[in-house]
Amino acid sequence: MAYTIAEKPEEARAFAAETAKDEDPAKRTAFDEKVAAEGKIEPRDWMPEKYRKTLVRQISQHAHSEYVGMLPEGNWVTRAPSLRRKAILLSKIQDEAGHSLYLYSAAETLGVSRDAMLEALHDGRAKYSSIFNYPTLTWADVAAIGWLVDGAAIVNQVSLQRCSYGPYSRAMVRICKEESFHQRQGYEAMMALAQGTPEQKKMAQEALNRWWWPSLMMFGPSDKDSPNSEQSMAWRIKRDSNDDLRQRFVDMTIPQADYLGLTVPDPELKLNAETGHYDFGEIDWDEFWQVVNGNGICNRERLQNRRDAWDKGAWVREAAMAHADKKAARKLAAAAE
Ligand code: FAQ
Repeated sequence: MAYTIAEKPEEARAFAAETAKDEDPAKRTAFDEKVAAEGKIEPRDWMPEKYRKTLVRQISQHAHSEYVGMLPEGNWVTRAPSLRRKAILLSKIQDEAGHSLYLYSAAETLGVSRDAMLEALHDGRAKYSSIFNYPTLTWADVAAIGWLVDGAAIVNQVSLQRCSYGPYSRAMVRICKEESFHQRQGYEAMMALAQGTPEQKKMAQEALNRWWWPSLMMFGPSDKDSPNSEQSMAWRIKRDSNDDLRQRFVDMTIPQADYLGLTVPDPELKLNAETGHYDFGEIDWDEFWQVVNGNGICNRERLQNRRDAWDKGAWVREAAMAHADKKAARKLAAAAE
């Protein structure tokens, strides 16, 4: 983050040294002007090294989130309550795999390899969204993920469609279309439960209780504690602040909960007539940082699952490489004839 010297002298000097490393005033001006004019920065354009690194960090974490995000729902594929629900869930999970592939590809345009990104995930250096470290205890949790988690993801990603980096911004357009469908299917599944038997309605309420606060945490620390926001907003990587997006999500979701006849688990939640927004209670930031730092309920299980999938898939990667080598050799031989 671009701290001022007065605030944090060491960080400010380190940041200035890093950005100055490859500084070329003319290129820097052209970059700044393009960003200011809402132009898109493309992979072959000059960009400050810190801009590139920030994007690699955010896009790869986003890709990891989609990739790890398949696990909580995957837990319910064999137990979905009907064939229709199972087919929907399978295709949703498949979409999440696709999202992670678009995002890994977008990050690769910045000169980082997919293997390096996955290695960082597997050895715990790279983060992924805190939300996927919570368990899915009942079918209603799967419905709540579609409604709340995809709902929160859309609010964040609609904003990222206007990101200054072209490949990320374009990936967001496609992902948002698919996430909208995910959100609606989640809400519809939640409605079926909320309008079902008293036991089903209770399940829906309990899932809302479990997923509400973790969903609010998806938007990241509050603005005053977000070290990356200032610079990312200045470069138009992020277009809205963490708190603004969180507020947008709350305002959008409360009427949906009311319609379902469910109660959001926050005694301080109240429509503020002056601002027109909902005021809400304080997030448990201690829980948030515990989960981000690897100590949530499912962190270890999720990472182990991803590592195992990587190890078990080694033969597929080897076979694909051997096949590609054979094809290339055949092509070379044909060209030499
Ligand atoms: N979890 O300074 P900031 C989905 C980290 S996709 C874990 O505010 P920034 C689809 C942050 O990385 C969900 N870590 O950081 C789906 C940073 O650490 P670092 C994923 C978090 O980047 C649905 C530190 O805290 N979406 O759900 C979290 O400016 C259903 C300080 O934070 C995205 O990734 C967190 N919640 O803002 C799939 C969207 N929050 O790297 C399956 C793209 C913060 O400095 C089923 N990302 N941290 O060590 C973003 O918009 C931003 O990266 C934020 C964080 C807003 C998440």
